[in-house]
Amino acid sequence: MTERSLVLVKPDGVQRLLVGRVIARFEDRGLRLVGLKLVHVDRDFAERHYAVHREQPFFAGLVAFITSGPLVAMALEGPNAISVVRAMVGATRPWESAPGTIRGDFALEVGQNLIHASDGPETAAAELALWFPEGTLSYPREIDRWVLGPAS
Ligand code: D4T
Repeated sequence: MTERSLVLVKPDGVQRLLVGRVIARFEDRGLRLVGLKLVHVDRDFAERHYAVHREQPFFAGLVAFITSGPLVAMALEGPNAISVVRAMVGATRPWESAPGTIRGDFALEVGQNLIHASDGPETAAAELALWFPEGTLSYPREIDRWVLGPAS
């Protein structure tokens, strides 16, 4: 099933000059970029994004971190995009992230874990509406018949 996922390259990824390499991984996999922007979000916006974590002890630090500098927000589309992207991102705690995943290759600390990705269809819909209220794009790619098959 074709899905869309919201992915953030968090402020640590921007500061560490990893934006291009992270996007390249998703492009290499065949996922389609349907939204992309560099944004510096404020506290109110960050609290809405992380609302489910409001009661967690790490919430204040999480909001401070995500508002500490610009980040890159993107929308990615493809077959089973939500679980495909989560698998590529790796476990939340980087010491549990497998090598070959983005966190497993680039991160060491849970507080600086480089990337966010939607964890389910409802979350993805809510996050895409929050980060891309203007909507995302639809467009064909010449390579789609090779990546997605002849019926694409
Ligand atoms: P995000 O939401 O950033 O994609 O991360 P995950 O989906 O992989 O993990 P999560 O929702 O459980 O955690 C959200 C965010 O909080 C930070 N965090 C998490 C933290 O600083 N300390 C912690 O103990 C945990 C569990 C990291 C990611």
